[in-house]
Amino acid sequence: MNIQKGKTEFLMGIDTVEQLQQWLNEHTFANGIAFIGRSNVGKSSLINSLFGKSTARVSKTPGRTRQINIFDFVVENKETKSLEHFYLFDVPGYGHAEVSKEMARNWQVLLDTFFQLCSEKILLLNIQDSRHPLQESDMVFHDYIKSFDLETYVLFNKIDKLKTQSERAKLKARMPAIYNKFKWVKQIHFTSAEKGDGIPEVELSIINFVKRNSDMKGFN
Ligand SMILES: Nc1nc2c(ncn2[C@@H]2O[C@H](COP(=O)(O)OP(=O)(O)OP(=O)(O)O)[C@@H](O)[C@H]2O)c(=O)[nH]1
Ligand SMILES: [Mg+2]
Repeated sequence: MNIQKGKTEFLMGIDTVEQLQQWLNEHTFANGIAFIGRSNVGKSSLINSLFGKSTARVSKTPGRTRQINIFDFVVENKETKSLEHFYLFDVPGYGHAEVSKEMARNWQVLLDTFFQLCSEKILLLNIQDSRHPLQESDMVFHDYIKSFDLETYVLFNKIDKLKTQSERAKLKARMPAIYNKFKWVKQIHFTSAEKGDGIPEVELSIINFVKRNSDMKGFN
């Protein structure tokens, strides 16, 4: 099975609670995945690596994704030739230093609404920066998200930026603490959206998750 890159379609960008409530109420059993993480950790870049080159907008300016962007993506079962559609959510980051208080508040309300109303068939991919694991905002987010009981995987991205031996050793030394903190997390991956490391493994994990919740005949 594989994600059909290039077949991912942007459906809509949501920036108000009312719009989000309406969408989630109309899609109670939406099956799919959500990318969430601090600004600039590479959510949009990872989405582009996994779902096709220009699915999500990539930016050098943190905080660029100001909406919950919803996409439709297609997984193909090569043997049976069956195709199935799933939802992909690119969710605004948390822990923005640069934005105004009001914007941060609006984001929080959107996040609360998303997690309270979203379907249980949504896999949460929390993206973090492998150079700065266990940042305070990430830990606060984890305490917050734990209570919603969604299946969650953590992706440490930008591993290509750990260029020196000592940088890599530093991450390795923190591994026990990372695994300990994230005991409740089902999977931990190390990725580079830029170089492609870890991407096939994440793709497989996504497919395994969505197909578990799929009830289409011949798809499992
Ligand atoms: N070296 C390297 N750079 C990366 C990687 N992933 C993303 N970047 C760069 O990091 C910057 C931010 O990437 P985005 O994908 O826009 O980050 P984002 O998390 O979507 O950011 P927001 O939309 O602001 O929340 C861009 O300049 C990317 O090119 C990676 O794995 N390695
Ligand atoms: Mg983005």
